[in-house]
Order: sequence, then C-alpha cells, then structure tokens
Amino acid sequence: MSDRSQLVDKYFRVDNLPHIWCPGCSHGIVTRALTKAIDELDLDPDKIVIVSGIGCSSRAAGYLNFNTLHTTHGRAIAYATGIKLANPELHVIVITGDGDASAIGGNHLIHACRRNIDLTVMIFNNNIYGMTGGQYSPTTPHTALGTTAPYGNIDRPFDLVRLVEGAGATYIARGTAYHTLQLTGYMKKAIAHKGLSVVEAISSCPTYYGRKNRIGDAVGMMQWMKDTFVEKRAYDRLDEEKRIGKVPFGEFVNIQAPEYTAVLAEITKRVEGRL
Ligand SMILES: Cc1ncc(C[n+]2csc(CCOP(=O)(O)OP(=O)(O)O)c2C)c(N)n1
Ligand code: SF4
Repeated sequence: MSDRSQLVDKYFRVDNLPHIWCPGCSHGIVTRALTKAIDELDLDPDKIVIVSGIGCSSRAAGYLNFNTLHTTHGRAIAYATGIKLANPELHVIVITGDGDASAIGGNHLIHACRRNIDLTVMIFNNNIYGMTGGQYSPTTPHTALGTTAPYGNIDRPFDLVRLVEGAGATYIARGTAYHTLQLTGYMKKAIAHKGLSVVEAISSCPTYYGRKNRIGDAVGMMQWMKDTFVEKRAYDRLDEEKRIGKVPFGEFVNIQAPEYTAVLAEITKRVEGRL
C-alpha cells in the first residue's frame, strides 16, 4: 500500500501537472480516492483503462498514468463499452461529470446499466457544469442558482442513485469528497464488482456552484458536505422531519446478475460450435 506522495508518483503523470482545477475544487480529492482504491486492490496498471468524457472532472484522465482515453462530451460510456467488448479482461473505469453522464450522456448511462456490462462509472457530481461556466445540470437542485438559472432552477433534479437503480446497475454507491475513507471503500467494491457499477462521488465546485449559491469557498463547501450528507444507516433511522435537507450516502445496491460480455462470449461459443 502506498502513502500520499507515493500515490502521486505511482499513478499520476507528473509531467502533466500542475492540473487545471481551481483552488478548492474537490475533483482532485475524488481522483486521489480512485488511485487509492486501485492501489489497495493491487491491480495491474496495464490492465486498467480510464475513459472520460468532457468537463473539468473528465480532465482527470489526462493526469492518471494508466491506459487512458479522453473522449467526447457524453460519450465516454460508449467508448468504454467498445473497449470492454474488445478485451473483457480489462478493468474499464469511466470518469464523468453530472452533466456529461446524465444530460448529453444520459442515454448511454441508462443503457449500460440495463446491459449490466462490466464497467465502473465514477460520476463526479458537483451539481453544475463547471467547465463551461456554471450552467445548471440535471442534478442541480430545484431552486438552486446557476448562470442559466439566475432566478433559481425550475427543473427537478435527478437522484442519480435512483436513476441507475431503475436502469439496472448492479452495484451502486454514493460517497462524498469529504468522507474520503468511505468513498475509497465504495470505489474498491465497485471496481471489484462484476457488472455495471456506479459510484456517485459528490464533489464541489466552489468557483460556480459554491459562489452562486453562497455556500462559500473550499472550506465552506466541505462544511456543506459534512452537514448535508449522512451515512445511510444513520439516515434510515432519522424521523421524516429530521431528514429534510439531508442526503444519504453509502451503498445502495450490491447484487449479482448475468454480465453482458460473459453472456455474449457464451452465445458466441454456442453459435461457433454449430458452424
Ligand atoms: C457536444 C458538446 N456539447 C457541449 C460541449 C460543451 N461542454 C463541455 S464540458 C460541458 C459540461 C461539463 O459539465 P460536467 O459534466 O458536469 O463536468 P464538470 O465540468 O462540472 O466537472 C459542456 C456542456 C461540448 N464540449 N461538446
Ligand atoms: S470550474 Fe468548478 S469544477 Fe471546474 S475546476 Fe473550477 S471548481 Fe472545479
């Protein structure tokens, strides 16, 4: 197991640093949690492929020293599906933002869940489009402010956990950049899981989401995560009234179901045997 600085030397392309993230952006914390999970699982880096879309979060792929593919906005899961089908031995991990995954890429997300293909999808959810200047996304809370919602967001947000559960994902967890130990644990289980796994990592964008919604700077946003997100077991014990303004984090789904590439290999074997 590696310590903090060893993780950077071992898993980051130090030549590509410094990164572009704003001071206080927690995408870096989430990215580090991912490398820690990979380290603790002791996986062969050559067998890992990181695929990202477009957004501040998706820039993580450029900093990580694995096989990486920085693709187009919303299409990371489509590329990842192709990679996994071509070489099912690989651990294919998608890094995507809330906008990338659930707006332009929403259809890819739900259909990958439905197929239960063995991909791990890490959604860095900062509740806003960071890269393009703070427009509201499908996870921006109702009434929250964004550059395109100056009077408050009139849309109702997706609950990503419930969305992917409904679509058929077989491992689902929500963690936060504040509760990093737990987040790393969920990432480990997601990567080790056979089937479509999703980890929603609550991240913070102090530059747009924090500033526009007067949550504050980096420290203010950490405090907000600490105050808002409650471990599922504790949340489940709360009275209805005390749940107001709180969001549960933890593991929501962990089930086994036939995995897409395995089913495809089985069918291929059967068909070829008949030829
Ligand atoms: C086809 C296409 N449409 C729009 C864009 C512009 N664009 C780039 S990143 C982005 C949003 C990113 O937001 P999110 O996925 O939430 O990631 P964040 O930057 O917040 O980490 C958009 C709309 C694009 N690059 N390509
Ligand atoms: S704009 Fe927001 S999401 Fe993008 S790097 Fe800055 S703080 Fe992070």
